[in-house]
Amino acid sequence: MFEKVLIANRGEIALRVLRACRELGVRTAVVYSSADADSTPVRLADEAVRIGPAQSRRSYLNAAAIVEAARQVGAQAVHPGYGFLSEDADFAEICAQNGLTFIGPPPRVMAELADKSSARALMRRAGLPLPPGSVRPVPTAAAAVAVAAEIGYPVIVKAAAGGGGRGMTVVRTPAELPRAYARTRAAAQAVFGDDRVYVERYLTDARHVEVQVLCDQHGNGVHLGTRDCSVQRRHQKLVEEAPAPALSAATLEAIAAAALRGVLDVGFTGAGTVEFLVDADERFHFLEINCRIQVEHPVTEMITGIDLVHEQLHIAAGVPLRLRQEDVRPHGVAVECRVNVEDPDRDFAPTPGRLERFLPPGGPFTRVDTHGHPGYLVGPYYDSLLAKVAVWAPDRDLALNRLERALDEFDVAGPGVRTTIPFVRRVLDDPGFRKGRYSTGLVDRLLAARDPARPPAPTGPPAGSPATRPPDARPPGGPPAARPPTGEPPAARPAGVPADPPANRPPDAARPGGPAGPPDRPHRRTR
Ligand code: MV4
Repeated sequence: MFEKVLIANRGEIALRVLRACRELGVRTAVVYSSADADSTPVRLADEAVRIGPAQSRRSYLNAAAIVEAARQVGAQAVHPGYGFLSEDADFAEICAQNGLTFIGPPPRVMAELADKSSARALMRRAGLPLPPGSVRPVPTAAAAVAVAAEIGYPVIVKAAAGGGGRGMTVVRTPAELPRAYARTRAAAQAVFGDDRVYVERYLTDARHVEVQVLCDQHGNGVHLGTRDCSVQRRHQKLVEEAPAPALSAATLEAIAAAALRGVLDVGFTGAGTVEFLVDADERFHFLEINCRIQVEHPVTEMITGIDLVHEQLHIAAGVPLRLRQEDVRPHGVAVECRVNVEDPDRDFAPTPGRLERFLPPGGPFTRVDTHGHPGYLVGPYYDSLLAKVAVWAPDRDLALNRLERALDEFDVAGPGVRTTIPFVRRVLDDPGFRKGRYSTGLVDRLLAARDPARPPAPTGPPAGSPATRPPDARPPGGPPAARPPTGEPPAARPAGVPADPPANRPPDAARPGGPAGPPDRPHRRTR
């Protein structure tokens, strides 16, 4: 096992990785930006190295600064977490050139899977079913129209370099296609520096089901079952559960087996996720592969009892998997929701501010992954995940009751601060969701039912306006989920403080962070 690992991330995932390292006797160093100097991971790590200013391009995305930090502290390996550089094959290559183990798949495999068009071709070769469409990039608008005529509408034009929902356009009629094709290519060139696109049949109201896999460096692999991540808004997941509900055992097994076959076929190593869409007839279609630990990994940990970050560390250190497939026995149901510091009533705009109160839930089979604390300043620089609340129960109904109970306990409040808790409660209250019958259309349906014609968002109060207890921070046994009218004006985003540009926004990442917290004196442990 490694003696020392550098954690190249922030927020809750930095803390998650730090804890895994501690449990395995691995010393920890964490990098941080100026915005995170007083953060919990910095306080808890054995060592911490400041790598740049708040802006992620100059800190958490700065490969040279991270490699230099690893050299300074004498780390042997780098754990990238999720988002930021976690799926950057060039960064993995730079680590290797500097004698550092990148905790993830080989750079070549990352590059092949990061190209969605190449991933599609590889998975087809491995025998996985794909949505109908082109395997190679489509070179012209006329070729796109021809592909669409063959597979039927609606279609979706996807950037080969995209992923996680970035760089996609749905097209419902042939007349729209040439312009949508041109627009998607131009956007892909601007955002990814790669204008290749491909065309697929758009599967409406399908379920987003993903499979967790673990593969070692000796050709062994296991799958850890499925998760349903259909509850998404603009490709940001809000609720995730394991296993995927309302699918036959045969379908679940077939999807998991296909996923494992696919990753073993391409020489994948580490922890990965294979995404599928599952249609109403339980036919499944490969979408893409994620080469990182994912935000929603706790639900898989809760149903399998397997620590995925421990496994990542062992695999990267070259240790053969000790798990055989028959040792993976998923049990019960786990459901997670994300608590983002955003206002669901203002198009999920970030609501940075100081947390005057922060009291996360507890209780049986209830796990909270967070870097938050009372006094924590949620800054505007990173995306807005503050906490993940995950629960386990023997069956799905009890798990959902338990999650509602946990969310009722969660007390988060500060001037201008809102969270996604009220919206998640509406999801949990939805009759279709309760029955496990839901799809990728659920969130839009809930939002449309809420306000058929959304008025423009009003502007908020000046910074520092008095705090009132928001409706998403109820005491146990408080009022019901629906947001009561409070008369409280929504908060404004601080003027003149831009969020990171979209290109810097990690697909799956999160994390707020702020210039200052309470007077937490950073201290260094010696172990
Ligand atoms: C699709 C799709 C339907 N048809 N591809 C979104 C994330 C990325 N991994 C792939 N995604 C999708 N690809 C085809 N051919 C539906 C999604 C999708 C989705 C679409 C709209 C609203 C919510 C969604 C949630 C998950 C996946």
